[in-house]
Amino acid sequence: MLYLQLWFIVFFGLVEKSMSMHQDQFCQLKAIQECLYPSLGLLEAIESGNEPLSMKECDLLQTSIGCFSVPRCPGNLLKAFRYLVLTVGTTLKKSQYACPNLDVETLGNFLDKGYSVKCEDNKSVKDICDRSCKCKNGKLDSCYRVRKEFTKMSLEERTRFIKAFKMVSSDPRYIREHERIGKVHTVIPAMETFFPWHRWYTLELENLLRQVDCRITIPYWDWSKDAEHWTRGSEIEDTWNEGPHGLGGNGVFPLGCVMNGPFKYGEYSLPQTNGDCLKRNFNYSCKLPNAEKKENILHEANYTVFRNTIVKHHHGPFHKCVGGTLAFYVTAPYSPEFWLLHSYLDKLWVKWKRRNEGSHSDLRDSTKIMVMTGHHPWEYHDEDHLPGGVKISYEE
Ligand SMILES: [Cu+2]
Repeated sequence: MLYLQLWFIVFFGLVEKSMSMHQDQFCQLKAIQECLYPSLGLLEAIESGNEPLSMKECDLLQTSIGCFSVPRCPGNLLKAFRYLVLTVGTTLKKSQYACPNLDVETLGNFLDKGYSVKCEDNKSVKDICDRSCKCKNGKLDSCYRVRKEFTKMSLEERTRFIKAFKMVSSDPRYIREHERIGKVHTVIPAMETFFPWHRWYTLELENLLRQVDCRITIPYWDWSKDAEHWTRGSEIEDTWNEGPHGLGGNGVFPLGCVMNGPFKYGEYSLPQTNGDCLKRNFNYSCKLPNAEKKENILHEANYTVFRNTIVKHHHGPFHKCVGGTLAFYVTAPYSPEFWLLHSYLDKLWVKWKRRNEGSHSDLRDSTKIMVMTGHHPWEYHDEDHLPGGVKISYEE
């Protein structure tokens, strides 16, 4: 018990200190709620006796491991928190009982490898989660999750993403969190928050996928370069290829179910339905904006015009031209292409901001909370300064 009390002192000392140091108090509160309280409760449960953990406690532990492998808690708090999970993990390892659904492998990885990767200063290094980091004073610093273009990724990386995507929608360890994420899209965010809202949203799924394998990021598909043949699936690198590394092709008459690839009827069904299949209904006469159109919109100096054009002439058409599950906002997030699309639009926003520095202050000043998120738009404005110390970058 003394041990627990000590933890409380250490933690809340840190929390208080970091509260006054950072402006991002929302994130910190979230970190405490999501990561700290469950873990402290767990530690108490483990210390109090040798009774097997209840399923609820197992769930809490799984969540904790998620917090732990996903760097969404900030600075000092995160460090202290990781230490706590290590302690919980060690205690668990020592005890004879275990949670049947617990992702022990992930826990084991962290217990064994830890975080202290040594490196040479000023060099770029990959951490164990494949983040791209700078080396400062012999330690990893400033680590970015790198999102890659789907058709340029290795087949292995593509398969890894697809497998995890399917897993979070069906595995009991992830299904509840996955359902929560899916339900978010039953409300359409305000037009002004289109970019930050969807950035928050892609991160929600990315965080979940990284609990399956922390090397995963949401790929983007720059379909502007494939605009002349966007429905093609015959080449191995094509997005709609039917191999284990592809999303499969168009839906098939009469129901429109996808009948090949990893998401085919019988192998993948939409959560929150009675086992509905993934549907597509390619409109072959659709013309998606090509590379030239993409370049043009990136040169638009006015943020509102840029945003409205992207939403109306790039985002909307893709949803409609692919059709099926993606065409209806309630089901859209259950199609993998939804995420490739929004990751792509997020990349365009990053590119646009670089070219038009200073002309997008409307989002920074907003005091409103974005619908369903609990966050302000400005919290998701800078891709290299996101809540929880998360940084994302896009590989060309
Ligand atoms: Cu969309």
